[in-house]
Amino acid sequence: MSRAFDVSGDEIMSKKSNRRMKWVASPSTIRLNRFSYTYRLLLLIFVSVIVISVPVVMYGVYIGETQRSDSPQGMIWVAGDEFDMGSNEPLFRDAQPVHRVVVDGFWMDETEVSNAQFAEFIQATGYVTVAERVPRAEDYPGAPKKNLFAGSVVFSPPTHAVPLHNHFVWWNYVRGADWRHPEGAGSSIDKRMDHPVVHMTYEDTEAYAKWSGKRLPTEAEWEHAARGGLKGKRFVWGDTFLPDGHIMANTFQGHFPDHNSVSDGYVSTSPVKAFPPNGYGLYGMAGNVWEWTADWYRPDTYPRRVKKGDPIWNPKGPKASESFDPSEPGVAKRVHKGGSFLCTDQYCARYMPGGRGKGAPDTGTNHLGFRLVKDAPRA
Ligand SMILES: [Ca+2]
Ligand SMILES: [Ca+2]
Repeated sequence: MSRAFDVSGDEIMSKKSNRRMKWVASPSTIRLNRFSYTYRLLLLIFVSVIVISVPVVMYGVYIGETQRSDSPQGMIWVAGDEFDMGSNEPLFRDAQPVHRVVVDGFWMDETEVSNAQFAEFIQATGYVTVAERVPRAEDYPGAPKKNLFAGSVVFSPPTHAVPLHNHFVWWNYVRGADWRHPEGAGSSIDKRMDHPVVHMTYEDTEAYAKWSGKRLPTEAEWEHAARGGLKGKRFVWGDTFLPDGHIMANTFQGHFPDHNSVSDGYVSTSPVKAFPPNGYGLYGMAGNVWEWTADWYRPDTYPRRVKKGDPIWNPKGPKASESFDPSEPGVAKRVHKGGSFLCTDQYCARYMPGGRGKGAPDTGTNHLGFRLVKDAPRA
């Protein structure tokens, strides 16, 4: 091969330039010719390396964008991308207008944080969750002293149909409810270690995040991940709620809130991998438990955002002081995403990726959990 190249090269040299033909006769040209031979050999090696390595490197970049070999255990790489954020569902007025958003890549927990994972954190740190602490009177001015006991908010369905405008009818602050006792004192997670941890306040999620070296996702990151690579679909798996009759998520069936027909097999939480993952391999991005995001809530976040022109890069939501919920003015709230085992097509329906929920940072419930993300090291 090298001989053929040499011959060919020589021929090209000799045919291209009479002047170079003359150089061949001089002693200096002999050195030049030798240099030229070496040079061409090196050039051949260089070109060969480039020709072989470029596709390899390109393939490596491609692989890196879709499945990184350095992913932390239990996390999935979600490649950065531009996507349509929000929803045109008529009921989701706070999720409009749909607008273009770009997020950088990140790792995300494959599932909602489970009771088993949270138990590891508690064992390692001795952390006491907010629901397990007796509320301080100064944090709840005006609250009767008899109401200042450790507990959390639990779904307590009425036995008969009720109007859906007053959610206080089916939510109760229950003594002794916390992550170990999802329905209050006497309940247990012994047989639910693979279910998502619940009764998480935002402070609890931050403590876990600090311990695990991760962080809460932004609302945009969460929604991009939930869409799993699909473009503008109603659900994280497509446009049909029951594709070929298959149940794809833990939601509520029957008549909300008084009669749960439990056709998906779970009256409350389910194991974190009970239903199929989305296109990125993430489980529970629709239903099971709502998940905290880092963004503060406003119903008009999107209209305010699009005034600045799109696409919007890595949006982080409004400031804490700007947070506003018209249904509970004066209480700053953060965005929840994904819906829960209490979402039904009659009420909520926010298991759709464009749907938005919200909650006060100090308030956990038995249908609210979280998962975390992690940034890749900068190159
Ligand atoms: Ca269910
Ligand atoms: Ca979920």
